[in-house]
Amino acid sequence: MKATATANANIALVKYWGKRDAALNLPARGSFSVTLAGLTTTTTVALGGATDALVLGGELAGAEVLDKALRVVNVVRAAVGSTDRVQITSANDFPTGAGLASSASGLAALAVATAGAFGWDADLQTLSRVARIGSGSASRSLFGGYVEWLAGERSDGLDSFARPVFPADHWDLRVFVAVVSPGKKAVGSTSGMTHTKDTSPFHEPFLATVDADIAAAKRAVQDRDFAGLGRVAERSSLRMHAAMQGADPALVYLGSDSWTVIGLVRDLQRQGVPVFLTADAGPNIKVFYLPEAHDPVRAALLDCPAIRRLVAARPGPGAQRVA
Ligand code: 2P0
Repeated sequence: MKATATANANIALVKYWGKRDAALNLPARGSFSVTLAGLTTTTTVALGGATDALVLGGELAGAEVLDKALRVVNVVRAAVGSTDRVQITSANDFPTGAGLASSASGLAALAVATAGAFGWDADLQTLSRVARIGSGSASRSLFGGYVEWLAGERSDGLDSFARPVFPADHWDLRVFVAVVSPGKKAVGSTSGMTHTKDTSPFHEPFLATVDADIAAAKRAVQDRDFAGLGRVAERSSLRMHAAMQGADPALVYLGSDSWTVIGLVRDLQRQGVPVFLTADAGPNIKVFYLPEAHDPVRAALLDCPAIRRLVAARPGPGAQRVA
């Protein structure tokens, strides 16, 4: 009747930006990500009450956030044939809405906690599909380490779920999230993707690069080829931003502080420091590096006035039920 689950954020190394079906969150192409330790959502679902309710970070959530959560809850309710209402409490240990993919960890934790509360014995692949219906990137946070989300071909979405490719301990990559703006982003991912698809002449060309980039990224991770992975991850992210910026009106998530950090990473690369960057639907820059480069990367980022906060992370576990 009550269950608690945790899930971690993930960062895409090859980006998802476009849907073939918005109602079921079926992506136009696959994507490839790493699940992180240290960027965690903890969610409790209890059955009962007169109406469904969600308390997020101590505050009652509005209709839009609740509706997203109920997409997941309704799938579970239908699967077990229940009409019970749910009381959801959820908290992140990192800032929401700033390109740190809180919806990924949030809806992954929710899928596991809801299944637990309703006593639904679903496997991780099924829960990945259910989390996907809440938010696409959440499908990937079910699994730890290096993860691929399959686009699938079916219109019912039964073949679109994530699967683990390499475990977290396969390769000890490190990442700093360089927070330049902790505020909520102006345009959410869902509407941003639709707008890009509808108006950007660069969207189809971006999508055409994704399959080959996923194959190249998987090879680079398998071989622990840092320079190779960096090349793929940077081009995937910056081509995604090119597609967004080609929308009409343009969708611009990167600001002047973002570009300052991008320039800093470029300088470090020129000095031979093993480091690469990626950026999502927000202004913050994620800086990946090898453990031996920790001191110079940290010093350079701490010294940068554009950065307000550094959040350190590394590959970590998938979603799990904790109570
Ligand atoms: C990703 N992003 O692959 C891409 C890169 C942001 C930029 O997945 O509409 O919250 O709920 O499926 O998953 C963020 O979008 O969007 C995202 P919906 P989601 O990580």
